[in-house]
Amino acid sequence: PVKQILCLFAIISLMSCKKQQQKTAIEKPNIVFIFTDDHATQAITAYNDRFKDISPTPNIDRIAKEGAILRNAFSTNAICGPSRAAILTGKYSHVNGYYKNYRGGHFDNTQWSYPKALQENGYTTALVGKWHLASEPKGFDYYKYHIDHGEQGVYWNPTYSENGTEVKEEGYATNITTDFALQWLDNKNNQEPFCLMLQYKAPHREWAPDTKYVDLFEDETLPFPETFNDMYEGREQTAGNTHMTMDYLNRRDLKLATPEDLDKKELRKWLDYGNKPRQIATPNDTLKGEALRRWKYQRYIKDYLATIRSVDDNIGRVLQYLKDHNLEENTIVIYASDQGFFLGEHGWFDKRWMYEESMRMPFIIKYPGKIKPNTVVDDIISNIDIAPTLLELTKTEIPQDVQGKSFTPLLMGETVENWRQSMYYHYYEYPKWHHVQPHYGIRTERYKLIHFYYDIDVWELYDLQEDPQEMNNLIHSEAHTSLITTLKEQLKALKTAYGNTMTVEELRNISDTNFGG
Ligand code: SGN
Ligand code: CA
Repeated sequence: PVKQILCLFAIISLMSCKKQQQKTAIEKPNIVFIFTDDHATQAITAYNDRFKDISPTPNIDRIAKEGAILRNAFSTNAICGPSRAAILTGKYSHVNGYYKNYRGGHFDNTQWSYPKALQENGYTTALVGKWHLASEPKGFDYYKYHIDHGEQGVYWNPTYSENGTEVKEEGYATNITTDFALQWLDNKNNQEPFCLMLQYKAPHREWAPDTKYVDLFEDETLPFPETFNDMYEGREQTAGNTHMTMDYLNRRDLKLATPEDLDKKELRKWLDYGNKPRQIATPNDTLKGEALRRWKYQRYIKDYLATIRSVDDNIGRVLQYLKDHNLEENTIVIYASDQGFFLGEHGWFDKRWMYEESMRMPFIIKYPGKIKPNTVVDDIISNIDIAPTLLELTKTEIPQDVQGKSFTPLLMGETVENWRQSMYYHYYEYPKWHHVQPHYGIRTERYKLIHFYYDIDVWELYDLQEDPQEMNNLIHSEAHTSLITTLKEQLKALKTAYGNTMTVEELRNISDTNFGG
């Protein structure tokens, strides 16, 4: 009988232990963090109705309807790797050490990051898709990330590093990256809450749609932005001096037929990207000047939106998976992108600038039962706030040296006294790619003050209320003299608070340094 009692005792304690584990799993929410590369808010219906009739984003919008949309979330350095590093660490580029893509080096993976913290707090974690930080991802029980093209990834038949092993896969990246993420969800450890980072290459350059969407907008003329014909008046040395106008879209971007005389370098670019030439006839013979420029924009925007169509479809698959597996209730779903993008505004593609279209990133989040449906947050949020927010939502300790602040209360509809009224921005990469002058600045709720340095010393001021398109540089306006002084002081205070007090000479050095990448 003693033996029987002991055995019974063992069974009971085993059961309660199991129950305990399930309870923990229930108490801590799961996270599915869906992240794209270069998805502008102008192309998301929940943010902007510019493309709402032709290219809706129903699944992304659904996340917003069921949860919260952040309308003023900003990247602190609007470029791929640096934004990712800021999100992982909750720290500015000058603290996490990852300033640039080009000659950017390796992200120091020995430093603290939020996936590591979640793992320590009992989470099972995975990264699937684009990583783009050169060093091995740390803090993940499983990873499978794009390695082609210095980790930029390709749209067709991509190669991934799966926990350190190179694997060549077949298919369209957005679809198969989703397959791999769902496979991980099927096979993961079910005793622990999970955090899945699903990071698409799409809709990054060269905006290659899936075969079934190649002709999606063929018969239409898509709307042009109001600032498409910006002449950069009063901004000649900055906005007027870039390599991101329609002229810089190349044959690959435009899906032009490969001419027979293509030189070796160009040809390699075609083949390298796994590009499927669409044999679109070159319009150069028939179109010139403004007509050619407009044709290029149409080609670009059609492919960009068609590429996003697959992103939205696949998000639909993920949401359906969560529903089918009874995971909807206790899973936080986030949709975000590393920065914004110019969709023809100021005549451009690409990002980098502290101007609105580029620095604003989409950030949409749902957490059933906790975040009320249709919540709108207009406060200023930056990408360094994401890590501490995720930590607070998962009841994980936030280290002292994290520079961002958790915006969890804002998501829950609370008003936070003393929430930041402005944010600090800094972009370093120069001259490649796209020749964007290094700059830093402050964005308040109404104004934006930018200092461009390196080989010029130029300031710009915008009144976003009067001039949301940032066409009218007020830096020489006498009526704004005292405002400029105040903003300069506030900017200095932010730089000091965040610990970036480098001189222009030292900053130049950051742009010039090859960090080894
Ligand atoms: C590539 C693109 C650029 C783009 C950078 C950075 N050129 O270099 O247009 O700005 O990536 O993008 S391409 O000819 O290779 O497509 S980022 O998303 O990694 O920051
Ligand atoms: Ca990007």
